[in-house]
Amino acid sequence: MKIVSPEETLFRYQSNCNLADIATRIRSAKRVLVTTHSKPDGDAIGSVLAVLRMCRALSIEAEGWIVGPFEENLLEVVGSDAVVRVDPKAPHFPGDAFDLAVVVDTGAWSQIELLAPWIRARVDSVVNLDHHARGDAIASARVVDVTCGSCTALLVRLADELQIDLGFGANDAGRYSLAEALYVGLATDTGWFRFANARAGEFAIAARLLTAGVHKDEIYARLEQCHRLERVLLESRALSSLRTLACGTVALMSLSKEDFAATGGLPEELAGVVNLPMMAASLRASVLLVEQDGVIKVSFRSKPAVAGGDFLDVNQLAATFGGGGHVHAAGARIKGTLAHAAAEIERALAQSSL
Ligand SMILES: [Mn+2]
Repeated sequence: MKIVSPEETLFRYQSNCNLADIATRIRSAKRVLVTTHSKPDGDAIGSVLAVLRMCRALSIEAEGWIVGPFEENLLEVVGSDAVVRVDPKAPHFPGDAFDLAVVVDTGAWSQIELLAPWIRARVDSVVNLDHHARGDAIASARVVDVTCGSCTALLVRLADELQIDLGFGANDAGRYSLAEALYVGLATDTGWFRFANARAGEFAIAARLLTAGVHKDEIYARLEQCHRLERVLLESRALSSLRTLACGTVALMSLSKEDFAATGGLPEELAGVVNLPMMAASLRASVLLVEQDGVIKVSFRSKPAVAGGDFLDVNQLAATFGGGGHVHAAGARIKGTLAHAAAEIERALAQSSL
């Protein structure tokens, strides 16, 4: 018989304290480690940089630990910040010099992979700030707000709590401010304010960040219009692979190892590719399968419901494969070949409401 502790049975991934408590923990720290999910996206990097810049504003020593590959364009937003990049193939670990760890934009053991043992050994000195619906007890103190369009939208409230000016840290050209880091997370997680999670609150935050000096056009150009041609070629491969499922309402695309070899494109250059088919009116959702060593990485996106119509809850769909995310954007991993993963997706869709 497996003995389950009361804590395990009752665990709900929700806030167990408020931002004032988190602010107190940060203020009383001497050396802070900030980390996020591996293969970080714009919100993950923006969130790490935002916490680093808040620490700097408070004269607290802090280091950001980033694991795995990410879009090189995102380096554009790293200024003089102390960021340690960890290569999962030759990992190194943080050591004992930190008295607080802040985990942002995830709360799932499976997403912090490499640093999980280090975090697990000091859960009492870990705080977690997230906007995802699913996660684990990786921290003693946790604020989870799924109504935030990005993790940085939550961090704006932390900056307010800490009474830090959003324009803090800007250089002479107005770059690398706290506001810029917060904006990068907000803009990328909302698809540059096009997705359903860009609501009045997100626009209100954006207005504050622009007022604090964010150069939005420059940020957009640096993040979205500085890609390598190889990425565009990879996109064309993904689109050529497109077929539809669920009576023509769901796009399924796949990229094999050969596609990467032939184009020179990289897995970390795939941000946004899953959204490309959404321009077709007949499609309600899109799925991208990417072949990586022995495992298929699956990205799910869905359009919000129009005029009382139906929509596909991809968070639920991803959960059937042990993954998760948000209602309209989620991810999972399926073991085996691309063909096997495609068949599994087809089977799961047949059982869903769409
Ligand atoms: Mn996020």
